[in-house]
Amino acid sequence: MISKISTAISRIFTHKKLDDETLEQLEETLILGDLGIEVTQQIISHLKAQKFGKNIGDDEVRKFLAQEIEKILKPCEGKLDIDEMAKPYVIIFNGVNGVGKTTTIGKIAAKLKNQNKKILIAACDTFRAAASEQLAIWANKVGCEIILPQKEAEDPASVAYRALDFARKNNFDVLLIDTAGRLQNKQNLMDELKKINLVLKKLDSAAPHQNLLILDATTGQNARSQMEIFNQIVGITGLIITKLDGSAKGGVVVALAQKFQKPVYAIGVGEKDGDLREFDAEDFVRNLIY
Ligand SMILES: Nc1nc2c(ncn2[C@@H]2O[C@H](COP(=O)(O)OP(=O)(O)OP(=O)(O)O)[C@@H](O)[C@H]2O)c(=O)[nH]1
Ligand SMILES: [Mg+2]
Repeated sequence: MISKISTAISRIFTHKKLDDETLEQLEETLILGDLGIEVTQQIISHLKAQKFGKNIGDDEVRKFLAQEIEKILKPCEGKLDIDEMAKPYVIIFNGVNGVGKTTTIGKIAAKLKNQNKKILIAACDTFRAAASEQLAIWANKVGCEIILPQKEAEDPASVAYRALDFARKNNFDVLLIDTAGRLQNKQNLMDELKKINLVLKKLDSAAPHQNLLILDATTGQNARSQMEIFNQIVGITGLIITKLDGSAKGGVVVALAQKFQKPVYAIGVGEKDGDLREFDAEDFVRNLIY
């Protein structure tokens, strides 16, 4: 839907003045683009204050929007730096079903492995047998070790505990913890995430060092409730936005940046290990607006 922001702007601002009608149409376009009501109203009121009653072209509107959105996103450019003093540096990957948690772990493991880090992966998605297999394929491909459930449906917290214990005893630099996809309204599953966090703290009070939320760029406003609830339960420290290689533009990221101000550590642009990029506010905005 958001890919239409650019075309909508062309349609609205062809030989037109900035008046109530054009502003309303622009407002609707931004809301349809998932920017959310707060961000949309902020942008509209800034534009109105500067240009109301004046002639304005579509290029000028795009430029204005780009500047406004970049201001919101720029502070969220993040880098996932591994603290070398933390051995291991523990990262939990959280998110609803199918957003790309497991794939993103594979990509990050590959990247860190290239930096000569000693990586351990923990398969705490014990819900589906296929989940461990999928992660094991990644571990094999990347060439890193993996801790698997010992029996069917082993408590995910127990797998996490064994993994951290093993990582500490064997001098690993990084522990990447995969979790099962869960809808944010399933309280028992959300409690399970809390438990994983608690058992890790028994071994290392500083762990986990990151609780990442993986978000699918094709998700619209539901991403807000994902962010709110996962944040409440485990304290989200940063985001990774996946599937930005398709037609989805991820407009909701702007709404989240404004509301939560969490760093975006990476974006996923495909299914392969190399398809992970740093989040660049300027690029993101260009993709969104043009
Ligand atoms: N195009 C594209 N596909 C992606 C990206 N990231 C993940 N995928 C695909 O999305 C699908 C789901 O990815 P998974 O990594 O299994 O997602 P998950 O969050 O682990 O899923 P569950 O464990 O079932 O909750 C797979 O087909 C991935 O290949 C991305 O950045 N771009
Ligand atoms: Mg998975």
